[in-house]
Parts: sequence; C-alpha cells; structure tokens
Amino acid sequence: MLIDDVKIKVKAGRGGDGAVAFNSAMMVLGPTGASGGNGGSIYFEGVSDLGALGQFRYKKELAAQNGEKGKHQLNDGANGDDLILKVPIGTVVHNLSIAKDDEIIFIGQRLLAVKGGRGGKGNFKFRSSVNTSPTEFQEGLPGEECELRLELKLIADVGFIGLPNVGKSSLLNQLTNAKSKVANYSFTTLEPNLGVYYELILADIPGLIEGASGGKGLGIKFLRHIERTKTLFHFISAESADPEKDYQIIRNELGAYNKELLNKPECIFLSKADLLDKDEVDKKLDKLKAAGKEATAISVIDDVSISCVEEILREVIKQKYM
Ligand SMILES: Nc1nc2c(ncn2[C@@H]2O[C@H](COP(=O)(O)OP(=O)(O)OP(=O)(O)O)[C@@H](O)[C@H]2O)c(=O)[nH]1
Ligand SMILES: [Mg+2]
Repeated sequence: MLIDDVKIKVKAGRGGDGAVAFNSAMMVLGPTGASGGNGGSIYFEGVSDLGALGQFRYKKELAAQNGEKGKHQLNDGANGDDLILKVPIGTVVHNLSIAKDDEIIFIGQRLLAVKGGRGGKGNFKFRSSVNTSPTEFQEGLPGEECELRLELKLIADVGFIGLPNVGKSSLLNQLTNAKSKVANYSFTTLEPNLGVYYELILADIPGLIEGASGGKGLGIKFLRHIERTKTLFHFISAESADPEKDYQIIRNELGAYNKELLNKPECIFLSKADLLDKDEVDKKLDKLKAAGKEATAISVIDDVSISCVEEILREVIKQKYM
C-alpha cells in the first residue's frame, strides 16, 4: 500500500545544560564548566523511492538526539545528532502547528523541519574581572517541536485517467518499462504507477467511477497525484455504449476534487478500438466530435495507434521545455 498522506510529530533535541566546575588542580584557580552541546535538528531529504513515507506508517513520533551536558575541564558537551528523514520527491510538508507548507521537489533537497535547542553556557563563559569564580550557568534550550502532515503529490508530466478497465495500465506498460498490473476487471490498479517515457514521467491512476468523490470505488484521493501533471490522457473504452457520458462522469469527479484539474490540457483516447469494426469506432469518434470532444482511437495491439500516442508525447516533451 502506497502511503501518501500521513501525520507525524517531530521533536528536535534539547540543548545540553552548561556545567559549573572549578579547576581542581592546585595553584590554578578559575571556572572550567563547559557549555552543553546543541540539540539535533530534524531535516527532510528528497529521495526517488515513492514508498519512503511507509516508514511513518507505525512510527509517527520522531525525535532527534539531545545535546550532551557540558563537562568539567572545559570539555563541551557533544552536539546531538541530526535526524534526516528521507521522503519521496513530490512530498508537501504541511506544518499543522503554524499553517505553513513546503515542498520537496528534487532528489537530495533538504528541508529543516525543526531546529535543535542551543546548548547552555558553562560557568567558564561567565567569568569576568569582577567575578572570577562564577557559579552561574545556562540551561540548554528545548528543541522545536511540531505536528506535520506529509502529503505525497507525485511529480509526473502526464496523468492517465478514466473509468476502470479502459486500458490505462496497458498503455503505460506498452510505452514504458512499467509493470502495472493488467486484468479484465475493474480496479485492477489500486495505487498510482509511474513509467518513464524519455524525459516524461507518466502516471497511471486507479480507475474512477461515478460517485468516487462521495467515496465510491477507490474514491478520489489518488487525484492528488495528477494535481501537478501538465497534461491528462483521458481514456474512454470503445466498448462503451455512451462514450460521451463516460467522459462526463470522469470530468464531474475531477471537478469535485479540484476545479483546476478541469483546466489542464487533455488528450482523449477511445481505447481498445480493435474490439470494434472501424465503422463503429468512427461513429463513436464522430459523436464525441459533435459534442466538442476530439478523440483519437487507440489500441495497444496496433502499432500505428501507439505511434500516434508517441507523437503526442513528443509534443508534450517539446512543451515541457518551452
Ligand atoms: N483488445 C484490447 N484489450 C485491451 C486493450 N487495452 C487494454 N485491454 C484489456 O483491457 C483490460 C483492462 O486493461 P487495464 O490496462 O488493466 O485497464 P485499466 O484502465 O488500467 O483498469 P483499472 O486499473 O481497473 O482502472 C485488460 O484485460 C487488458 O488486456 C486494447 O487496446 N485492446
Ligand atoms: Mg490499471
């Protein structure tokens, strides 16, 4: 199960207290209490592993190491180790404590989640000409802590959407080296699958049904993964008795999730076209056209139509760099 939405609590390390100590060697006077170490901070770091949020499935409270207390003889306490949490690129970090959002976009990107507390000064740092034997010291400061929601929104260029069983995964597998599960029933795909086509990342999203926004089928939570895509590939099965209705069902669900999805450029495909006679396919294309929807008939077992899709993808690649 892809974990793509999880709440966690993070707590940075506390700074170590400063020490109060005096030189014990005869003949030498003066304070030697050292400072405490700083508490460890917690950072996020972008990685390519889409499943990286799985680490938070059971472990939802994370803490970095505290700083060590200052020691005698001017030995500062050690700093607490930082904690680096690896998260998939595309993760939006919502800070629920202060209502602020950040994004991890590239591999290796680091984001400070909570800062460790400063270590306190030992009595050595309080010495002065008027007080050569200070007994003052500072306590270490607490580390920051907050509650975060980590939401993965996949970074993909093209999102494959449509009713279940319309051939989305089949096309992904055909175009890329993805191995998305394909079968002749609804909801074969239970979580998004990615495939790489030259410079493009294609995202195959589980099928949507009428009422998905109300929780039917697998729901619409997966639509977060096409929020960032530039282009949508909308699949309608040529077997459908009413392709226009199928189209509208999906548009309604997209709109219910986020109206902005409706403004994305889309390509409409009448899929599995090999299952019908050419005349029947043309009739359905004409009907869609009359309704203002220009669709392209495709079939994963027909090389000509695959080349047609590839041409569209080349255009998407061009647009990407414009
Ligand atoms: N004849 C024919 N069958 C196809 C074609 N594309 C897909 N299929 C078949 O249609 C069925 C569904 O294909 P999938 O790729 O799993 O469909 P999907 O849209 O990913 O389905 P969900 O994951 O359930 O949303 C499978 O049995 C495929 O073999 C096609 O172009 N022609
Ligand atoms: Mg599928």
